[in-house]
Amino acid sequence: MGFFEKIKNGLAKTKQNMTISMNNLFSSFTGENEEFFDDLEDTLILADAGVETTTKAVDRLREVVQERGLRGGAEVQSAFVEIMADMLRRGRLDLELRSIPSVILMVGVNGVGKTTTIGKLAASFTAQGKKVLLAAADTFRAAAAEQLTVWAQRARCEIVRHEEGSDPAAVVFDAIAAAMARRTDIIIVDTAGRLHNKQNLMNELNKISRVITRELPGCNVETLLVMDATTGQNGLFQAKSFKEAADITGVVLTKLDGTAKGGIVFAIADELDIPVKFVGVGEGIDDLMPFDPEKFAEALLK
Ligand SMILES: Nc1nc2c(ncn2[C@@H]2O[C@H](COP(=O)(O)OP(=O)(O)OP(=O)(O)O)[C@@H](O)[C@H]2O)c(=O)[nH]1
Ligand SMILES: [Mg+2]
Repeated sequence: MGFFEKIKNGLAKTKQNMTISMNNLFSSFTGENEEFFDDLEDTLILADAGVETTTKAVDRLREVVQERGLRGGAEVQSAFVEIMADMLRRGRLDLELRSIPSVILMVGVNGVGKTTTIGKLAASFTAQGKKVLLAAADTFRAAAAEQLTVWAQRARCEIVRHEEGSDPAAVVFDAIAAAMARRTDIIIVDTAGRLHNKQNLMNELNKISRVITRELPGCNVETLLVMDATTGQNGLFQAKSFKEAADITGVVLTKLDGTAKGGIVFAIADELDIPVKFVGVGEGIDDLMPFDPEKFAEALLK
């Protein structure tokens, strides 16, 4: 299955929840009906695109309709796909992993899907012939390292782990040493999810970052914030606090398949100003897709 089909399936619940189908909505466009714009706004807000983001997008559509003198529903629909796709284009969508090794730091509150996403990412890198090493820096629970070990086996990559309760930064230190000795391409770091308080979180992430910059000066680091799409606007609130604690380079939005709130993608890109780089559409090893703004907007709006 390609991106479009997987995303379409992933968005099934979101689309079911829309009271009116997008095609019907756009065919109701007759040029000057305010009701059309109101319905469009309501539908997007219902899909959790957020009031602010929705208002901005629909206002822009009004302008474009005027500027280009659009009359037909299909033209208006295409114009809106373009507007929404533009909102999703925030900086670099791919991962910048040129240095050997490069590092991916996975952060986010508990249960959002960090460990699962690491497994999926690792599998896709090893399939591309890259050498991957996982660092089990979630030392809060022994089960966390166990779970990551299972994923390392599935993805056929190596793992560095310590005892439960040990220092996460020490795990990262050892992982870097192992990666340099073995000429590993990519180190992926799992971190603990509990957001005890913002100060602790900041300290822990800073300590890990300091080890990385000291041991691998100038290396590429991607810090990916994992967000659970089912939490909708609530997740957005948590994300803002992570953005203050770490230099987030991208978002991975998981569980798109289990939510009626797929519109949250637009609010993330617009309100956080961070690119969504991947979406999770299931629990399987192949259920992670690199994000494509154009196709995503089309899958939701057509
Ligand atoms: N349906 C669906 N389930 C997912 C997806 N990603 C993760 N999950 C499930 O979400 C649950 C939590 O995933 P984990 O990877 O353990 O989450 P975590 O962020 O590592 O959690 P902590 O280590 O407790 O902080 C698991 O049951 C996963 O199978 C997804 O894209 N779709
Ligand atoms: Mg985990």
